[in-house]
Amino acid sequence: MPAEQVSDPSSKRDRGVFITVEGGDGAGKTTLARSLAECLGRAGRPVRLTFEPGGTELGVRLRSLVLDPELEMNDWMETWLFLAARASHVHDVLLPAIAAGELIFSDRFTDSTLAYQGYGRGLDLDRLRRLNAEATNGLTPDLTLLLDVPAEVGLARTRARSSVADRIGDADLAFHERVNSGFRGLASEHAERIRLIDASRAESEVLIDALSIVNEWLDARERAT
Ligand code: Z5A
Repeated sequence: MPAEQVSDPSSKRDRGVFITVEGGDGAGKTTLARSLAECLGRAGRPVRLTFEPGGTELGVRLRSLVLDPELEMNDWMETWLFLAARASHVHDVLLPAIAAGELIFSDRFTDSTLAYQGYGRGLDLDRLRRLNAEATNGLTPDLTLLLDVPAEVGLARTRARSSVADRIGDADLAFHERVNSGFRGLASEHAERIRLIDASRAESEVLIDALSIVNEWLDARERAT
């Protein structure tokens, strides 16, 4: 398997910072990303929040197609839609923001494709890695916060919030368990980038852990530059 380019903070004095938040359905990614942005903003570190699939007009339209339970598509068609949304997100939002020196948090990115389409749907992981690399032009996150929660807990949270069906959230429990164990496997493979957080705890406890990981990473980067 090809090694990832690991972030070297010392080589990136003026470059922005790209952090992703990943995890299964209902892990609390959106909630955490918003709270982190608020805390960091108050501390003088403004954050740009973005998400996948979405983040651009094209991404938002592709999102409604790929999640639409009325539409039939095979697993590779589903993958291409996520990749097209990602290519647009990288080109129109992420690369310009990184070049402008911003601190960016993306709710989902390439690890979601490996976890959902690779481990969940069973598609070839090496091919997905190559396609991710093409869609992103080689962009990898500097740091990833992986929220780990048992699949049934995450699904109970999202179902308590809304009963609206979507093609992926409505897959069976075994699918979501494969996705979660895929995410954990990715965390062991890329321990230098992906930090696992127990997200079955209260929101405030998850936030404290995440904030300390991010602040430590940002402080180390500042010391190195
Ligand atoms: N997908 C894919 O298959 N391949 C890809 O490459 C990409 C994505 C990029 C996106 O839909 C779907 O696309 C997703 C993966 C797939 N699967 N599905 N379905 P989405 O963006 O709508 O779904 P999501 O990313 O899973 O978001 P979510 O369901 O909203 O989950 P979340 O962002 O992790 O959770 P949340 O919105 O912050 O919280 C959910 C509820 O739990 C909410 O009521 C919170 O108040 C509550 N919550 C949050 N944290 C806690 C804690 N700590 N305790 C208790 N309750 C909590």
